Amino acid sequence: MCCFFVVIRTVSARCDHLITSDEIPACPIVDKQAAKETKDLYSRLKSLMEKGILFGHQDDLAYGHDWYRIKDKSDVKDICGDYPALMGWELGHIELGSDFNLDSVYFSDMKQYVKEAHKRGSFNSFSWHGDNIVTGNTAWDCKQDFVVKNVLPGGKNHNKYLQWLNRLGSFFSDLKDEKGVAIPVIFRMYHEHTGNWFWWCREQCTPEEYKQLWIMTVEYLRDKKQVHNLLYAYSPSEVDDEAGFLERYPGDQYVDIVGFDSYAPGKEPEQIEHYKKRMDLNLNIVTGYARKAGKIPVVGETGMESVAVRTYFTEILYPIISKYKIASVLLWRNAWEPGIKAHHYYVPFPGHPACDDFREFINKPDILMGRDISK
Ligand code: BMA
Repeated sequence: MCCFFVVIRTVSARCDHLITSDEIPACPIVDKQAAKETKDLYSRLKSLMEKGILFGHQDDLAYGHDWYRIKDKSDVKDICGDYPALMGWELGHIELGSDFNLDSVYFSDMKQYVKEAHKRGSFNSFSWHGDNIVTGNTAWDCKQDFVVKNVLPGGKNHNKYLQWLNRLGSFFSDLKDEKGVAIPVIFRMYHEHTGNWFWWCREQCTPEEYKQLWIMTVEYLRDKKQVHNLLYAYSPSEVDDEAGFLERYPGDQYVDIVGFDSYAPGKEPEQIEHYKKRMDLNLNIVTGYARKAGKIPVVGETGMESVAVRTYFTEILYPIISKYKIASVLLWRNAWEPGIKAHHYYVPFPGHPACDDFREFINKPDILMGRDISK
């Protein structure tokens, strides 16, 4: 924790109501040697919170419902005439040295998309569903409870895991603009760890092991690999209270951005009620902690698969998120895979019944798109 912040925290613990401006203290970021551009990214995210919430979409430029790899295309732009302010990207299989990720996006294309988005003044955030190093299966192979232990120092696959981190770090270091200057991005790693579906989740490792995995990754990328264009985002799946949020939290000195992932489980009224309650509760926890600890709060991932309720955006999502001061909300991907994943999309596409509602949501003054933040 930074010294400046200690003062604020003491004050805020005693008299929260006196902190009227909701301001996040100017806490140094995780990487003390961060490039100037990375520090600027943090400041910009922070100051844009005064203006509204950045709208984000996963893989927006790479593909969409029923299309793949068409230059300048975007399902969001096709409906609203503009690109999202935040682009989400996925790094799964970078660790294997593969040319493309687990959703068939070429890493070389991804670098280009990141560059284009950055040039427009938009933000880029990365998730990483790295494989299970023990079994060689996907990140979702979570039958063992020793994979994390296995990659920590002293573990059987520690050295191999460092090679994986090395490939990951090389990718980040290679994100450069036209002048060769590093493009600062957000790394939302080992997310949804309070769930039980990835090898780094709650039933798969102890809180201490999770924290060590996080710290080892930061220290490898930042100190060994000298990657200085990253902000680190912590994003569990929904939790019940602040204690649950912090159970596996690696510490304020290892986190820049705090958030959570939460999805509507279905379109039935009770499922929607459940989602609203969970979103509200988690927004409360995350924004409360962010204020105390000097972090930037976000919704790491959310959505309703197939946008199954036509008014999802204006009547369900917007009323909840607009109550809070958060930097961004990221909607998950519109899968391109024909047949098998035709129902797997989280924003509408031309012809979808939710288009008008989505447009209305995007046009709200506090929902920020690319044009609202262009430099
Ligand atoms: C999941 C699904 C998968 C995808 C993975 C990584 O939530 O969308 O189809 O492969 O994310 O992007």
